[in-house]
Amino acid sequence: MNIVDLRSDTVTQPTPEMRDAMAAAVVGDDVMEEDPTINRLQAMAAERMGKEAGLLVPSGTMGNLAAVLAHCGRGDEVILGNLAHTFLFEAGGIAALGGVHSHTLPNQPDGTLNLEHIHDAIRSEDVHFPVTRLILLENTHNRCGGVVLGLDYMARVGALAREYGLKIHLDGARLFNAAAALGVAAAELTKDVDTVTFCLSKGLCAPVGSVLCGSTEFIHQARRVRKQLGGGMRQAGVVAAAGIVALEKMTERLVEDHARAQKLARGLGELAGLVVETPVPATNMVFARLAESVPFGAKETVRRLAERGVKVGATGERRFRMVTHYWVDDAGIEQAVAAFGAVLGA
Ligand code: TLP
Repeated sequence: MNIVDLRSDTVTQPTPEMRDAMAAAVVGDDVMEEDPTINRLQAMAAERMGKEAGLLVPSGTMGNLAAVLAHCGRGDEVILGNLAHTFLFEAGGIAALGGVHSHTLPNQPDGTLNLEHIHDAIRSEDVHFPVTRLILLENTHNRCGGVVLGLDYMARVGALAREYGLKIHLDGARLFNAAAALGVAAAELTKDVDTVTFCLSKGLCAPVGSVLCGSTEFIHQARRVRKQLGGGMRQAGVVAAAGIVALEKMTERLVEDHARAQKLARGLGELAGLVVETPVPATNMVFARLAESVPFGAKETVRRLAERGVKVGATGERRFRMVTHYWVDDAGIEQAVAAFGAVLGA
């Protein structure tokens, strides 16, 4: 049976070209900054992000953590969304390891933080208050439906941050999806932020790795934090080699994943048992929930879909997330819609 894995784009396997590049990679000791393949990847990443320097980290989680720890000291405050991945799904690392205080604001349905809310959250000088240091944004925004924060919004937050002397870190795990959806270069979306993490290992299909980018001075500091976190790697050029293929070959094609997400949403939208929350997905994510008429929940639906070779993530008692990626083709989308139809009897 053909397996269609829509649980996440993190499940993507490296392409044959990546495996060849990994086998052939010239490597060195990266803690000594002597791995030529990593150095090349970091330079390419920095260029694509419009920043001075890049730092390969094992995961998006470590990229965001290293960034927050490099920007903030203990007791400093970061303003971020209540649905931000860093707030919800990074094991509270910024508090546990950095003593950084989260000031959460409600994410709007379009993934943004309201500018007035940000403005009001910025602390004045007072010995009672933590010091506001950082604003953290996410683009595309995962829990808000894979939505894209636009250029205009980024510019407005940038202006506000500059006015108050704050830094901005962007969790751009899927920044290339955002850029593809808008038809702009990724650097357009990062020009108003100080630092950005993007992932090689999601839609771009590399097996491991994210790159944190920023100024040379910032990356120097982040390199020390990465070491503290145990993320200083040695001959990791074998993974960087796949990352180079990811940057060279995989960013342009993300529009195909977006088109398939739309096809999936359309197909599921025709089934009586489902309410599609993202009828026209902005990027590669489709969120849907069970109609009230369905007598069983998301867990049971997931189990029954799996019997038909379709893997879907449950994100609530009656809610699902499906993420399209390189390894899901048109036939896979059709298989997924048919499986939902069979399971829901519609
Ligand atoms: N997200 C994963 C899960 O952790 C939920 C997924 O399947 O979507 N930022 C964003 C916006 C993310 O979606 C993720 C991963 C990360 C950071 C963390 O990346 P990794 O998994 O490399 O630590």
